[in-house]
Order: sequence, then C-alpha cells, then structure tokens
Amino acid sequence: MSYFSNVAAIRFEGPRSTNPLAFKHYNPDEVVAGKPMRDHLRFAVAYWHALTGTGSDPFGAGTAERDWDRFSGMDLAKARVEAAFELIVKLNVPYFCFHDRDIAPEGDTLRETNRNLDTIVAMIKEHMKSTGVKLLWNTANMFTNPRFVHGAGTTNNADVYAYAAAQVKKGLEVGKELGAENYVFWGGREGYETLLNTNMQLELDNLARLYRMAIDYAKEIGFDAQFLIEPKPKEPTKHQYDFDAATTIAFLQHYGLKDHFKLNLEANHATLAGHTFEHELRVARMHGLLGSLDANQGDLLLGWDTDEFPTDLYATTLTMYEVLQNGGLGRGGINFDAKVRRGSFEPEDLFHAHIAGMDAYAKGLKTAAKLLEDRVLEDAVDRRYASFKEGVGLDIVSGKATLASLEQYALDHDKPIRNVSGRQERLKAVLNDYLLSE
Ligand code: XLS
Ligand code: NI
Ligand code: NI
Repeated sequence: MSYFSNVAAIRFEGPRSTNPLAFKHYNPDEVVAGKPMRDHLRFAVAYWHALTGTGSDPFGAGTAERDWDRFSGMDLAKARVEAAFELIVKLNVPYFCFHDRDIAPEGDTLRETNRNLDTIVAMIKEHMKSTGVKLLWNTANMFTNPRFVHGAGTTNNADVYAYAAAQVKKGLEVGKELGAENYVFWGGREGYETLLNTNMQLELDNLARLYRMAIDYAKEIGFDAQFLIEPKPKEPTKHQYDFDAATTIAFLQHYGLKDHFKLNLEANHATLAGHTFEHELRVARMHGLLGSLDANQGDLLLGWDTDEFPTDLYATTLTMYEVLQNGGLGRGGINFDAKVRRGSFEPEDLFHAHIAGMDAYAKGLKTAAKLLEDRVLEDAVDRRYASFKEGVGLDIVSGKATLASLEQYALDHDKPIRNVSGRQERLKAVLNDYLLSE
C-alpha cells in the first residue's frame, strides 16, 4: 500500500532543473568543507507535523488530505508508520523524531498506553532495520493530555509528577530500544501563568529533580543518548521556564546539570524570545552546548509559533555559519519541526515543503562554507577588535590591567578618542554577493 503513489523518490537534479519534485541544492554526496552534505545536515522528519498533524488551527478544523485518516485507533497508528517510512525514504532523509503520543494512541490506563506504544515501537524498529532510517531523537508529550494542565515536571500535583516521571522512564526505554541519538525535553507546560498561585522555587527544583532522575535511569539502562533541552519563551504557557538559550544554561549551571545536557534550538522559538536564531546558536556554542536544531521559521507579522518550513536563505546561511564554526552538530541534526500551511493540504505538499527546507539549508551550508573559507567575516571581526591584541588592550585581556592602571592610561592618553566604522551595510552587501554567486 502506497500513500504517496504519485511521487517518486526525490533526487538531486541541480539548480537548473525545472522539476519541482527534485533537489536543486541538496546533493547528499557533494563534499562541502571536508565532508558530504548529508553528514553536515543530518536532516530529520518530525512525525507530529508530517504524520499526525491535521492542519487544524484555533479557528478551524483540519484540512489535510491524508489517506491514512480512514483508519482509527491502533490501525491509524500502524498506517502512519507505513506512510512515515514511505515519506522519509522518498525524501532521502536519514532521520526522524517523534513524541510518544505521536506514534501511538493513549489507552484507558497507563499500562494499556505503554502496550500500544510497544506495539508501534516494534513495528518502527522493523522499518528502521529494513530502510536504514535512524532516530535522531524521541521525547515524551507531557503537554497535550488535560492531566498536564498545571505542568508535568513543574506541576503542583505530585500524582501528575509521578505520571510524568513514568512517561519519561518509558521514553528513555523506547529511545534505547530504537537507538536514538538524542533524547529531548521540551517543557510546553513547564512554566506558570501567575505568581499569585505559583511556588516558582519548588517548581524549578522539581524540574531539576526530574532531569536528575532521567540521567540516573539512562545510565542504569545503558542508554547513551545526548540529552537535549529545547528552550521556548512562551506558548502554551505564558512564562515558560526554559525561556531561551541563556536562561536554560543558567538553570543547568545552577543545578549542576550542565555536563549532562545540550540544547535543541528552534528558529521560531528564537523569534518568540526576541532573538535571531543565530543569536541562540552563538550563545549555546560559546558554552559548548550546541546540540541540535529544530528547523523552521516564524512569521514576523504573527505572534505565535507558526512552524513554517525554513526558506529564508539569510537565516539558513547564518545558522550554518554557526554550525560550521561549532565543528558540526555532533550527534544532533536538523529536524524539520515545521508544518505545511493549512491551505497546502495535498499529500504532495509534504514533499514540496521538505524539499524547500532541505534546499534552503543546503544552500545556506554552501554559502556559509564559502564565507568561512574566504574568512570574510572573521577578518572583519578580527580587525574590529585589533585594539585588544597589543598595548593596553592586551593588558586587559591578559588580566594584567587594574582600574588604577587603566585610569593611568586614560589620563596619559587624554585626547579625543577615535572610533572606526562598524561597516554593517558593507558586510551585508558582501553576504548578498556570496548568496548570489555560483
Ligand atoms: C513546540 C516544540 C515541540 C518540541 C518537541 O513548540 O517545538 O514541537 O520540538 O516537543
Ligand atoms: Ni521543536
Ligand atoms: Ni516549536
């Protein structure tokens, strides 16, 4: 049974191809900066958007035409697995990601829910074996079910906390069973609405306790995935605790968890936090915590997580510039946490969307590699900070300077100080030249 019978396997045909169902820039075998594109980009399909999403929004019902929707319950879950692997293989994407509840429905009891999960996990494992597709990460959905109304790891209700812990435990077992490269925590309900009813200290302490238990259990069962926390400032919660990279890093440092985690950064979450995506990557990179990416893009005219497929070449270039400078993403990858627009309801749109995203990242990778090779921005930045390479600047960065020695210097050099232009517009023009060349 085929769910995408009118689409053949997507191949690289080069920038001059007019075939809409072909890659123009993503050529998995092409070597860029010393390794094949596929190893730089490590793309993943997000199960929840591609297979489970319906195209509904707060004002309207789902629009997506999906052949598998004629099934229900476990039959639907099984049909989705078939559809998922057909999509992933035809897209030539090496990885996928899922939440526990994306792949299997909840039963009447936790036991039944876990049994449903086991059935689908066994089926997925078979498909992974026969196709070579791998699991970039899995996670536990602790935000959809009404029981998580006040949070999961940060709930006021100890029974809910225990339930969440059970879900994380199962998630780690599933990750191990499927050989996941990473395990993600995204705290959709880990935050608060009003301080009037909130013990923030206890909530954060408990969240750290949950992470600690997860670390211990992963060790106990020999699950060696990289743990990732995915920051997001708000939505659904008003004040989400893992606001952005810097806030999450402070949390990890405070609770002594820094060695056990890296960050899974999402472009649209950066936008919601008032940052660029490259800002978030830079902050994580400086701390050695850049783990993985949720690739999408937001809409600056809309104030929520629109999860559009990434097509902005400036953004993908500056993102890959950070990734290359990080020496890659290690066990992480680029997961398309993105959904087709509600008006793009045909099955074929899933292909167009992923192709657009993969090509945008491939072009971004190539452009960033060229920028780095020519040291365009590095040289400009080096020159800009040249004053710290000698004289008083060198005294400052080497730790030799004191307030008194700097005062002496300022008094001795008491003449109008000359600054030099930052040349922003020039650098942006250079970036344009690199994007347009080739
Ligand atoms: C929601 C998040 C979510 C995580 C996984 O905004 O992006 O999809 O990636 O729970
Ligand atoms: Ni995400
Ligand atoms: Ni998101």
